[in-house]
Amino acid sequence: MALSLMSLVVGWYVIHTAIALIIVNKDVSQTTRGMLYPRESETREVRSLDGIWNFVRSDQKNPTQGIRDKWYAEDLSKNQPIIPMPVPASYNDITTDDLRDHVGTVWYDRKFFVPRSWSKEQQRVWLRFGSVHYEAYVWVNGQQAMKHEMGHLPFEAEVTHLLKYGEENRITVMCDNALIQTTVPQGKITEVPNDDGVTIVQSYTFDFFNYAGIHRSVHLYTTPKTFIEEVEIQTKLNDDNSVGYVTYSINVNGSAANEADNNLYARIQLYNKQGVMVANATSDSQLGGTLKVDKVKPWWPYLMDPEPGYLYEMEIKLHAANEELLDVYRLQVGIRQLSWNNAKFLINGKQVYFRGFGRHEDSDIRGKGLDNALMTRDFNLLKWIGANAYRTSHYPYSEESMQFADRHGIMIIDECPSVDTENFSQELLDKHKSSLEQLVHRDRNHASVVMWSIANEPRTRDTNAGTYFQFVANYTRSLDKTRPITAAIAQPYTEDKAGNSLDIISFNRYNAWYSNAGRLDMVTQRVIDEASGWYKKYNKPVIMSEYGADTMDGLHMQPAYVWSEEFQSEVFSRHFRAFDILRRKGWFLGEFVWNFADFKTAQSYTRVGGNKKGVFTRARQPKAAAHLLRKRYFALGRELEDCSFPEDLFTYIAEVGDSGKRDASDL
Ligand code: GCB
Repeated sequence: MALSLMSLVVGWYVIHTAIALIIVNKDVSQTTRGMLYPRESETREVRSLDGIWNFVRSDQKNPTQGIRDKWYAEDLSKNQPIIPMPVPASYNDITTDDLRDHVGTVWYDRKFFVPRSWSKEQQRVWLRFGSVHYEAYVWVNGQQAMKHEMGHLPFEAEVTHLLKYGEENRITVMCDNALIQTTVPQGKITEVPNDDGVTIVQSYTFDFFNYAGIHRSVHLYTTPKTFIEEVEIQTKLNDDNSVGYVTYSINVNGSAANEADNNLYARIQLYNKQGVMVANATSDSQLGGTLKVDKVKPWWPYLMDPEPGYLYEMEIKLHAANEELLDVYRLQVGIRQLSWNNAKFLINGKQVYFRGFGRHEDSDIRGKGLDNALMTRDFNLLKWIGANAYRTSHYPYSEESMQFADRHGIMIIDECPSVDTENFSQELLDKHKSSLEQLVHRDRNHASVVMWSIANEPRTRDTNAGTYFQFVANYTRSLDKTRPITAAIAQPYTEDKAGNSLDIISFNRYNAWYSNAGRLDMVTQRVIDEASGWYKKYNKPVIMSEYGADTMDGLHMQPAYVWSEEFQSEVFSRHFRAFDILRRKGWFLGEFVWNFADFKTAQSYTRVGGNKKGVFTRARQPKAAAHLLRKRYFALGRELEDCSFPEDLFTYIAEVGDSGKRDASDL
């Protein structure tokens, strides 16, 4: 009995093993609309639905029971024992039982009031999720409101007609964490015998825990009937960076927009940090135009300017032909210009050298749930260590963190959720493209986003990889031509088939760890050779997007031995030598340590409580190598960007000769 039920379950998560021999470049079936970050204004109200929700997990052997039995039709507590569950958070590490490893569907619900005042005729109400991993079905008062597949990306729907005004309402969410060969990222569901007969097992090749749940904030917000649905901006600077241009285009949704005689227009005003208006314009009839900003303050990365991350506030007022104010939305805008060629990457005409990290959204207890305290601490650490960039390995990070990156001048290589991409099928290609469409749509206005990463460690030597990545890269380019495209590749450059489609080559390699473990004498030359090999093959700029070594904080061994703090510092130092030689070649763009902090993974005998390649512990305290990296990142900042050293970069050791002088040679 158990066995046949199990087969049904595995059937539900159809295992796609067939690899299509021919893949074609189809249009993405559903493209994103709207989804501006919810902000209050004269015409909009925002309410958070974060807090403690009710939670039920489905029987793993019967994941569709809740749908069949219509659990959404009434309070979950009516039919099931419920437990409290925080939102936002991953559900996995909240309880003390085996919920951590649950595979399949779970249910959430909560009640909330909608004010009577929201029922005004001239208003619409929207329900928006920052992210639910992996697939979400949402009901409001028992009626289906929306469905969304793909973690780490927002989705929303209008719920005006589903709400009861001046009354209590219920929202129900079913979330499914199952990953199969045609999800992004991919996984496998199999049935495996266990002590009770048989169980279903979720496996995946990627190296981070498949945390699930309502990961980011849930908002209800109002807009006027006719409202600003989309804003897209692009910025550039004149040759001496004294004049900035902000080109904008606005999309409107609503009945007023469709009335032939109603020529809507927008008034745009740009304010500097002091609140002084520095530019303004009235849009053309297509709701587009360009603002000219004299004496502009460009957006610069951290340490490239004394005032990095400069943001203007763009105020958009939508008017009807009769001058009536319809809607107001405000956006933070950094004005900068990117350019690149086969050797360099420039921001505002100045060459950039990236020094940063691969990271994860991961922490104790809340898993991948948005946590403002953690996010703020992480940015403080990034600045403390002198980093100017990170890659959102291996999925889109929260919108709140993208806003932080804008404000702090941290450059982002923005990665879609495709990891270890393989078995290149038509269905996978369509979803992969959709993930990039959703990502570019969400993040295109962020000054901090300087590059798109279309995959991490895809199997680029496999059959079909060349065509597949050509389609993915060209599609991404069609969505945004202002940023270069990369992918972090770990296949040998001699066999790779994707590099042709990229603008910048990123490679991941673990010398002295996965290859030649412990051999510190086998790092420097290998890094130089591999980077040079990539450059020679493709004649494109090269980044080392991952290197590092697992390190148990507190484990000390001299001479350096794998897993010790000494070893991590030595591995870094051997890479630094290679990077300095590569920098002089002119086409090497930057170095990204793996990883910013320790993080949780699936259980395996190679992981002690998770991946320990962090420079910081999971509790965000520095390991010894953090102090070394800090000295390097600031030394690079001083050499390349003339930044000053923080007071505490050096520890006083002894008064020897003229050691009172502190310059880069002291390092
Ligand atoms: C990689 C992956 C990353 C892993 C890392 C490791 O190449 O891109 O996701 O965590 O190696 O530590 O094995």
